[in-house]
Amino acid sequence: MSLGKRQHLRFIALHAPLLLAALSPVCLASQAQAAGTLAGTSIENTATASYDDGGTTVTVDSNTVSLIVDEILDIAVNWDDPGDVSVRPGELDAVLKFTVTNGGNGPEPAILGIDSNIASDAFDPTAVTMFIDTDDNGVYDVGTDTLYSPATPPTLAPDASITVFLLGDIPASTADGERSEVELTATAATGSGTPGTVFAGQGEGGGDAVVGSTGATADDSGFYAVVDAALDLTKTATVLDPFGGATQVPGAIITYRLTAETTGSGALDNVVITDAIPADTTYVDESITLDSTGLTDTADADAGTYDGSGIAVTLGTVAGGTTNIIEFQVVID
Ligand SMILES: [Ca+2]
Ligand SMILES: [Ca+2]
Ligand SMILES: [Ca+2]
Ligand SMILES: [Ca+2]
Repeated sequence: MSLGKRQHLRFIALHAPLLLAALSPVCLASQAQAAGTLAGTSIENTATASYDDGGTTVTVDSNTVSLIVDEILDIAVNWDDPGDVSVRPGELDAVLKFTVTNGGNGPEPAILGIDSNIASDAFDPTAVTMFIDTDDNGVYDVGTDTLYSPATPPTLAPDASITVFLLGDIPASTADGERSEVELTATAATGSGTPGTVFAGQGEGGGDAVVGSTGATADDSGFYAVVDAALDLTKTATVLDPFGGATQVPGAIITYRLTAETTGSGALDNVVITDAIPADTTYVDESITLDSTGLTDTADADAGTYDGSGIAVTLGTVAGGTTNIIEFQVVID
């Protein structure tokens, strides 16, 4: 049978044979796909009749029917991050990760689009761009992964998926807990619309392209969530005079209390609390405490130091929801 004689079923009148003895469907170059036989595959079929003519068996073949499998256009989009992507105010190129899948049975370019200005959320990222995961490692790599260009959309083989990264800048004005939705849309380049819509002759191998159940377009949303923290520092003083009272006379001991309250869902790094010893007072050696635990004046393993002019307590990384209380004492000269 000839593969060159490709015709469409609708142009062929199938002759009814005298006696249908055998049907032998042939699928050439077929391959199991989620969407079925590959578009452009030629399906050929010849029927045979046989009968007994005076003791001799005679067989008669029908003409061969050849038809090309049309191309289904289907596309899927999925946001792949396990949850909101944590970002900080002012962060640049915050990455959201999506998968775009060709659910059709032919190779198809995917036209990508972004909606980063959804109004139902707290903010919009700026300078949003799309990158294709060129090295297919699931991670955005600067300089390796390819900036998406509408002029050259990526072509996906049947059943194939690509990873698409959306990169957005987070406005500095955002606040802790604010979320932003960003939507990625992918559309079959050949066309989209109501399932069953036919684009005549535009399928792989010369058949038609037919819009599948997805409408040949799909979208999904990813989310940023701002994680930030802030520190509020308050200072109070209590006085104990030499007489057991609270008068602020020479010789009275002033106990300063610094309350560092860290708020927000994020954390602060490299937090250091410092306080200069005021004029007309003298620091009380080894009087620094952090959360009621004594610290040494020397620079050593603990968080406290006194350098002759002031105290410092190094808190390091402090998570939101933490309150640290530092106390130290001076004597009024
Ligand atoms: Ca195609
Ligand atoms: Ca928005
Ligand atoms: Ca990559
Ligand atoms: Ca120390």
